[in-house]
Amino acid sequence: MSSEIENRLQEQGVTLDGVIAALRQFTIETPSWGYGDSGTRFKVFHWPGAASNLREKLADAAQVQKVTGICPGVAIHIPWDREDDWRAVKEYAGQLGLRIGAVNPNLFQDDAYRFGSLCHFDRAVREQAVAHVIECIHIAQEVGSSVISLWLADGTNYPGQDDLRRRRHRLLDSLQDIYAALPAVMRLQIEYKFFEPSFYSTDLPDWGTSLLMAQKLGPQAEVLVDTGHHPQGTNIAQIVAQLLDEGRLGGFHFNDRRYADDDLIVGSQNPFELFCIFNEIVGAEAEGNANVGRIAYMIDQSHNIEPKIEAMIQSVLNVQTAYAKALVVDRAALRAAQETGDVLGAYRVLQAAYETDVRPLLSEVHVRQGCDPDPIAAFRASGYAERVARERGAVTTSSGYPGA
Ligand code: RM4
Ligand code: MN
Ligand code: MN
Repeated sequence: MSSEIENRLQEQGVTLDGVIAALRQFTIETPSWGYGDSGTRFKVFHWPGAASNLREKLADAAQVQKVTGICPGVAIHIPWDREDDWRAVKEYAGQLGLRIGAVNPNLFQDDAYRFGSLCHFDRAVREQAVAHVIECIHIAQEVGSSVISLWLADGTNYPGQDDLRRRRHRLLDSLQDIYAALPAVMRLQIEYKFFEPSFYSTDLPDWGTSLLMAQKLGPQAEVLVDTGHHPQGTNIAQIVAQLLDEGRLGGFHFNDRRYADDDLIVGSQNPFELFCIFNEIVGAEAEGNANVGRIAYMIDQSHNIEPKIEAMIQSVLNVQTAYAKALVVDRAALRAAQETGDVLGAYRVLQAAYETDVRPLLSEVHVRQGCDPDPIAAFRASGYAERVARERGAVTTSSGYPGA
């Protein structure tokens, strides 16, 4: 174990075992759609051996869990992952050491949704959309999941195309119908995105709109922060701080971006931003914030040119790295600097944590999880990717992703 970290923690009166325990407790859900072929609107490249049905996606997710030990949950997307026998799916996942995580309804791929789903001017379309989400609630019950994560493609392309306040009222009505169908243990996580596929207006464009909806609905409704869904320059860490303070941070869809909703590997473009997000979470938890323990950490990425499983392992490690660095922030020193107006002293406390080499710490965590100290090397050495490329052969069925 690196003495740099031990010394640093000792000075802060924090035990190494406490940090390791926090890292071992942390779990992150991987998305079924990250294992199948996906890509951009220009081209979906087929990856040899990419999963083409839910069972293959779960088998691949089990490899990520095997080498990281912190990914037992897999989010599913309906209808991409539709199956007839959900109890059998639950059982199969269990045999692989997995469980089904968030259920993602699809409110954007039906011809009926040209002018929206939950916000559509036609009541019949709104009813169809609500019925689909309620079907997802039933699926979640059958597979033992407690999270519905909702993203809408609803919006308008031209000024005047629809009445913005009426759309808002329809949205709230539809969400209320959905909320009424939620069992007591289930949470509705409302995702926002500032643009795309509509460009003049988006019905859930930002965290404020999602929060207002959640507050109107009730305590089981929360905000889902997809890190790729903000305009350039947005301070996501501050959004996280506000939502934690309001007790409405449902979870994350992690991915990274440079320009739009790029869905690149989380932490690959702006690892410091990811660290700042975790710094807010760890800081809030240190003060007893009750929301922190409920956060659903999820990855939402669509890999185009990357090997799917390895990309997922890399993503998990990038998140774990950001969390580990946030855990070694000297909170007392940070507070002291903040409350004496020591601007650069406070910044340097964060900088010192961010620059700490946490790799030895993470290797130790992997070993204590019963995993190889180097998950990527372990996966590469397993020969799994080559085996499925051989065995699964050419894809005959689609992963469900548009264009795949
Ligand atoms: C959206 C959003 C949703 C995802 C769809 C496919 O941009 O991130 O979470 O389900 O893409
Ligand atoms: Mn998302
Ligand atoms: Mn997205």
